[in-house]
Amino acid sequence: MKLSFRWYGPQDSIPLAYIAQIPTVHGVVSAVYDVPPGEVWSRESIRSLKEQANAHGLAFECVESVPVHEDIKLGKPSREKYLDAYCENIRRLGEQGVKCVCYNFMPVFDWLRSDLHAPAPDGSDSLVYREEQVRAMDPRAGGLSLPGWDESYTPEGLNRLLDEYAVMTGEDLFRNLKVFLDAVIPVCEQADVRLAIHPDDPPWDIFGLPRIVTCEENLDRLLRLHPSPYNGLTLCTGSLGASRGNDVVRLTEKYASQGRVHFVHARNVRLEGERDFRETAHPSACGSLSLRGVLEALVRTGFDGYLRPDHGRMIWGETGKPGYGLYDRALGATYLSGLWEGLGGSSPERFTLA
Ligand code: DNO
Repeated sequence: MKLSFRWYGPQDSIPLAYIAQIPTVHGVVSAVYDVPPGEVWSRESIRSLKEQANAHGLAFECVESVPVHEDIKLGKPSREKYLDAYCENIRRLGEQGVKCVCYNFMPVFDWLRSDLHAPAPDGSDSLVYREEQVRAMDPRAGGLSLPGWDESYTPEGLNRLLDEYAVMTGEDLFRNLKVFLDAVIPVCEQADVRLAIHPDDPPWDIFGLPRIVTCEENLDRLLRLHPSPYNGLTLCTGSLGASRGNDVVRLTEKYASQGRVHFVHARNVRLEGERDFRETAHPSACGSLSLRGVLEALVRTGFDGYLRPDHGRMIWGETGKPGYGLYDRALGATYLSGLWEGLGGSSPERFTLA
């Protein structure tokens, strides 16, 4: 297992020097953030991320995310050029030693919450999703944003896009995902870069937009779309676990034993209603998910991919990107590496400069 930590590049208020002090951390998960989706990342930008990480004794082998252009998800003729650009990014990342690329196939919006600072009785705050509040949100009004979202839409562009999706079904998305995988997976195999799709967060349709990476049946189906082991998953416990129908421990065991889990996002959620949840601290005792069960499954299946603590609460007066402060994620990292050690996992891999 390679313990990793998300870093939003040189703009991140959390310096690499702090991340490097988290016990047993192997590397950072990052991306080139100043290029619009669908464009090729410059070799210099990729190399610079790697050099900055390496200079702090950290690996840069896992990218989150290379975004998929909406024309690919919509299946428009213009997707060809965006597929070419995607393949070129995979090649360039492979050249710099990247082994795993995370992406998602959610139409227009990435992850979604209704409250980014919901206070808890202990004085911390965290991210919350309440279906009733989401129903009251108007995506066409703009102004919604979360870390990692594509910020490049104009209000007209956003409305046009939502109109284009209005006629799309989950079946259309599956068809377009297959075209994407057929184009990109052969390049991944050559470049030795594993592709790891992130589940939809939350794992159900929002704003009338279809979402397909939601449940076991659909995960099975997307893995079958391309049988290569390079077509794999980012097993995000909190995203899948937000749906009561998903038994996250069993799904981890199942897909990890098939060698299809390349990246794990570990976090906990407390389910508070059918479609209402609050993000909590990582330990099993704090939420509805057994992180112990998840790590047990990973230890049992000999998982050797990347694992990172996912969103943290805001604690100790910290402010910053919602879900991506330092303190609670660092507590999460130590909890996870402690669990790993206690469960008899092989010693966490450490990065050394070749
Ligand atoms: C949220 C993240 C997501 C994730 C993308 C992957 O915190 O887990 O934004 O990075 O969906 O493409």
